[in-house]
Amino acid sequence: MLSPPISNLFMSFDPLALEISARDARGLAMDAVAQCKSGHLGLPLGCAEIGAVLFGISLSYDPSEPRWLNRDRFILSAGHGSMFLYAWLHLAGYDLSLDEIKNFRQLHSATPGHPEFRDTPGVEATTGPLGQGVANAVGYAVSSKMSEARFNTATHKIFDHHIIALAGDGCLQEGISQEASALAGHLGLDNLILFYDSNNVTLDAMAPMTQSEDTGARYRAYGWDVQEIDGHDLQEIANAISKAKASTSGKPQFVIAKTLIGKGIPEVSGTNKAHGEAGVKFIAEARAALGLPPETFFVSSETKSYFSAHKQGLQASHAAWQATYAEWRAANLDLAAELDDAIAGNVPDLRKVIPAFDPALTIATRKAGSDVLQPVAAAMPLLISGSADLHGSTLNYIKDGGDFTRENRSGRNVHFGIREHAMCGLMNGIAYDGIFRPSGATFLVFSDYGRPAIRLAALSRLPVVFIFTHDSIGVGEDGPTHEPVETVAALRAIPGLDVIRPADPEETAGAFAAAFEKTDGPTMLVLSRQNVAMLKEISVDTRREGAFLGGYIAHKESAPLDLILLASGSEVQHAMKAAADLGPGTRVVSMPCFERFERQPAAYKEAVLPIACRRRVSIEAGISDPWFRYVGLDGRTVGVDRFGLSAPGPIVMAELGITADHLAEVARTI
Ligand SMILES: Cc1ncc(C[n+]2csc(CCOP(=O)(O)OP(=O)(O)O)c2C)c(N)n1
Repeated sequence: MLSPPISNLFMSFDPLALEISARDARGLAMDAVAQCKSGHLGLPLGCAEIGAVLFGISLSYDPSEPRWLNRDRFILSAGHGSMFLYAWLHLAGYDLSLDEIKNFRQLHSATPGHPEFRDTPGVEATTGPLGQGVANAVGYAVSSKMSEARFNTATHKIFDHHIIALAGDGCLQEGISQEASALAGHLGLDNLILFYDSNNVTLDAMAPMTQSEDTGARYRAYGWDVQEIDGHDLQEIANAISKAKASTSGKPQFVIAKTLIGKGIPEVSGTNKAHGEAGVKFIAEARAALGLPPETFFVSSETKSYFSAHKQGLQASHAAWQATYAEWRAANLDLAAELDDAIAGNVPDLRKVIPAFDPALTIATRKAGSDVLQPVAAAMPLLISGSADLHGSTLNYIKDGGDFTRENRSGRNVHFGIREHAMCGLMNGIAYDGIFRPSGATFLVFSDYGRPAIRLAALSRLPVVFIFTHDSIGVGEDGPTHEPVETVAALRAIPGLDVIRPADPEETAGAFAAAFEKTDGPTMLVLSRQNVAMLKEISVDTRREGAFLGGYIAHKESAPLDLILLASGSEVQHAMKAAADLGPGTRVVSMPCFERFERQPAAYKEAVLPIACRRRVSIEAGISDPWFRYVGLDGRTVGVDRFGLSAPGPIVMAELGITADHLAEVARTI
């Protein structure tokens, strides 16, 4: 009879129970992959002992409250090994039934092919695109440091957890992990432990086919502490985690765990054949050799009793924390309310806190954004704003927010360095944590450097706000390398991402309010480098509300409607001007956000864009493609269907036909 640990929770060590649970986890992975005839066996088999130590001893969590505020966050960056995570979540007692394990990769199961945030209790991040999870973990570590600084008090420590991630060769080869790891070292994120499943195997081949670097030396050079262990030795794994958790070096912790991929299926283990599902044909013998009975999806009574006792211990530890938390709440009513609001996603009515602009102003929407951000940040104390070394141009610096550094964990401005991909991945990590509201900035054209993470923000419905500036050929002198043309269209193609390209300062105010009030998905704010006209002829409320609606009538015809001009951003001013030349039957529709407009009721859309009016012309300083949806077969577009030019912005605009005169000329042809 095993005597599972209850007290002294993170010190107890029961190798026999852990070995049996590792065996059972291997069995679940084999059976699930065999049943659905797809998936990856290599990591769940190769990392079974790591899983046993993490979930059986070292991680602090409560399976019955997966979002417990002070849990350790575990991120499986190598998301292809999803059965590792599902098996351990099941064994640990999360609300993930054996039936869900049997439904691995099936329609609407809680066990999708790769881990998806929101689908499965205990899954902290959507992973699978390799490397992303490492950046997410660094984001979580930033969020935790900020939480400690903002919420812990001298008498009550409510945040002191760790972030533990598991990554393989693939994750560590990807650029995003290198950006994120360098930043983690620079920032001294000593609450972060990254396990490297070092098995010498990738997908196509043995790892030496594509890598020969000394990864440990690389991490040391980033400013991490590095340990190397046998990833199958339970004691070594447990010691490495204890040492990493107890470290006082001020550095993030890298644990190289040497493992045998596919351990348990001798025919494939240690080779790249173990990576996917090729080992399935050998599992009958493998299961028997491991001591598993013929019954599939078997969980031994030893494992059940170990984890049920362990769960009690974990819950006792959670309850002890809860007592401190209750005291903290009673002693810090304002902080508690702030934290509650953050977790509930409560956001004040931001339009009310943003003062109206001086109508005489002529400024760029990036500058307007800077002015808007200040009162928004004051109203949302947990809003943070970062930039990829471009705060001076993107202008999204929170003026009295301080900088987030090693020394100042309360700083609200994060300096990501020239690491756009990591910036986006880190923001996702911060958003997964759900306490702070991350926003970050760079030039719009470099959104391509962060696109895989932007896509995941949308897929995971994370409330991240991207404040991307220098939005068109209006950039001018820097030339075509810095002038987005296809970029806005490409971003509009991402489902669930609101792309808002405001026309003037008041639309910008509405756009920021809409972005930060949205809690179920990301928003891309697309702002101009160059000045734009203040659209004084439209009321402040209409422009602000227009950004929320996504599209609205900016100028109403004064005779029967016979032409609609559609525009976004800096081109709305041209549409307004052209309308004055094109006669009283001309309407101008400002379309700052297609996605928001599409979410409006059909009657509203019909009122703005009556189907009967088929004479329509769009203007936007970018490729025409997205506008065909609105101009239809009878309409025309004015766009930039080529790369830009290097010259002063107004000259480039004129040369490429983005003018009121050209718009009017095109309108007259239909
Ligand atoms: C960005 C990205 N590129 C490619 C893939 C496809 N892929 C999945 S796993 C894998 C190999 C990963 O090797 P490693 O991390 O060593 O995992 P192991 O073979 O040890 O399971 C590849 C190329 C992916 N999921 N994400």
